Amino acid sequence: MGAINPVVDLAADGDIAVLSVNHPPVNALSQQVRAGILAGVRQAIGDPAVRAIVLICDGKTFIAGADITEFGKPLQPPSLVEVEDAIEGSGKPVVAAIHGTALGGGLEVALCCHYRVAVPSAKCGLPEVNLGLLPGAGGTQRLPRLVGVEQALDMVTSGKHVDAKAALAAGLVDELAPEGALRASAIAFARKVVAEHRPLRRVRDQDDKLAAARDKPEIFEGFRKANAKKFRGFLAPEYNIQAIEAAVGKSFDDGLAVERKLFSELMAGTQSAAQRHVFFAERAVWKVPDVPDETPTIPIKSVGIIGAGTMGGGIAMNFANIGVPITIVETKQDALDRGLGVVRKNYERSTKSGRLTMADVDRRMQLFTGTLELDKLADCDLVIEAVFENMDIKKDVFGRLDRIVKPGAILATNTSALDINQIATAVTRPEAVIGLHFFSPANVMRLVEVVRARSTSKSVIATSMQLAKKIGKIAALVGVCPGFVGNRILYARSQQANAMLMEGAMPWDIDKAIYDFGLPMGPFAMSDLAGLDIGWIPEKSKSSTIREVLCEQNRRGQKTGAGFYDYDEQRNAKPSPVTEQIIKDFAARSGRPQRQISGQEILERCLYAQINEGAKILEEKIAIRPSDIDVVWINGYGWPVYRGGPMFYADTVGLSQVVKKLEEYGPLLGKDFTISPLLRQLAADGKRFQDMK
Ligand code: 3H9
Repeated sequence: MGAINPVVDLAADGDIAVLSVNHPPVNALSQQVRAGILAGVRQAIGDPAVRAIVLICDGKTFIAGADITEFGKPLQPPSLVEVEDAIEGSGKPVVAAIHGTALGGGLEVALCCHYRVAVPSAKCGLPEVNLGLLPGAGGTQRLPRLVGVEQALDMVTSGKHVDAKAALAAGLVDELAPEGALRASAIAFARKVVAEHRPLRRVRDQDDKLAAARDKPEIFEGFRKANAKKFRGFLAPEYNIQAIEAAVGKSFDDGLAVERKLFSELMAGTQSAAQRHVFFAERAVWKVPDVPDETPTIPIKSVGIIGAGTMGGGIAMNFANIGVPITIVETKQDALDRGLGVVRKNYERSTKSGRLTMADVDRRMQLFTGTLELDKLADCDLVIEAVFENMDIKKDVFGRLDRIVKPGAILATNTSALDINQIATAVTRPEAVIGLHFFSPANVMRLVEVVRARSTSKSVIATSMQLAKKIGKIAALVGVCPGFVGNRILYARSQQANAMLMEGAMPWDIDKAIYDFGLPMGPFAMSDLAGLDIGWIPEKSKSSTIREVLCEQNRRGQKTGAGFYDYDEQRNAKPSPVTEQIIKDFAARSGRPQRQISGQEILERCLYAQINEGAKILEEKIAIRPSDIDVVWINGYGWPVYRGGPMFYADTVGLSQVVKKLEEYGPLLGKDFTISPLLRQLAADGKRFQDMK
């Protein structure tokens, strides 16, 4: 007994062998872990003094899955299945002792143990679907045998983590151990199994829960139908369903073979590569090269918000959710009342779904102080301004804040369009000024662009990133430029979409191409949703753009029942003959030749223009790394995860192909359109965005 290898240890507790894994950060099943467990199990089985084996992990979690960094590389033996077979085939009982998260391959290993003990805070899940995969080490075959088909379908297609109590109820876990006493409890449990001569419970041999679903194809069809919208475009959910169908319809070994085949297909495909890229991108995005982890941060115990409109109220909710008190300032009492009323309504809506109780709502609302006086923000640690997008107003607000708010506080703006360097000139402490660009609705959307201005201090950046994480957002640090990262790239797409309207495409043609690519909606449907009259001033409207004419005809989007589209009572969109005529009139006046524009051209022009803008953003160092741009577009604009974000997508197309096409479209792209030198260089060198260091 003793160290098996640097990451696995075998110890004796009387006649129980304790096999422990210590491979930070998450005890992933790297080659050494697999080899260590296999050797440890074999040694314990061969040791006559051992009556049972406990598998446990050091650190913050049980095994959290296969080692994702090994994916795409040749497998170094032993395989996970070999390890599992040794455990499941052991003639001595093996007990998994679970804390933290038993995920993916980690749960699959636990499912090969004969019993499972967990602390109440533990969670179990098969989240492979989020990596574009399915559990490839028996999970799709064993899980439904324990928890039944319905729950298994739900778990593998959502990747949801189930807490220990629910796992116990479902039969996934056999016993709960007191928090902090897992090792002793698991050993005692193992001893009990031995003393009571309990059978070796092999999940693979259980059938009653599967039998209940046999000859009921409607379970699967119903599940597919109910989730069609959620699964649109993704391969992995359907493959997961098929693997569970195989569990029900075939023998264990044949089901396992189906699982393996489906797993290999997914692993070799682009979707999983994209989703794995996103997994790492969403972790890399937090890292700021010149702002190290040890950068001092400012404790944020109270937040001030200026503006109780949709944005201000939504932003405030994020802080109330984590128990931080908010002072919210408006200029008029009725606007303040209205704003707070909307916040309450939003919270009350969550009580209907059971996410909050009325007591939770009251507790959150008690954290709000509404006021008409800016002076009340004096003691706030962070103030976020969410007023009208107008430079003069913003500078005035910041000048006043500078005089009012205590030294050391962060002064943030939620602007989506204005130059934050210019806003910072209104204060005597520009190092305190930063952009916190939330996306609407700010209580729902995950993305925050943290905008670093010229003088922003590292401590203000570190605090903002940390705070974004605390409120459950994903933050990308970006630099100052018109539109920052997200909207600047959106604008590049809009220019192409609008240009194509003048060449013969209709809004619905363009929207369809973008929707079919996997985004939730195209640019024109999105404009209708947001409202066409954002920034439109009736007195200044001169029928000079399609948008102006639509607004003048009171076609201001979904809210008026008409915009680019016509809407029925249920807000279903229909192509509009009125819009079509307006566009045709404009096109005729522009003198541009009309033609049929293919879906492929629509996609290439929209997406490649976005990619090109992304490359410029990298050239200008507005984004730290290409994958940050992917994170922004996935979390802020609904870019399909299975396509990895615009920059990853560009890599899959091939950068030389992107450049070639942009060159072919040439003048159609607009007179000011230029191809990014960085994009050209990477293409010429045969490189990808992912190769940039
Ligand atoms: C699988 O199991 C396939 C099998 O079915 C079949 C095989 C044949 N591998 O998230 P965090 C890194 S697929 C390698 O910030 P947290 C992560 O990159 C796998 N590395 O911590 C990060 O590194 P860095 C199924 C991994 O406390 C660091 O650990 N399992 C892995 O917020 C900390 O991560 C999953 O999909 C991994 N599997 O959350 C689980 N996991 O510090 C994926 C993490 O350099 N993992 N890292 O940026 C998670 O969901 C979370 O990491 C977890 C901890 C909940 C465990």
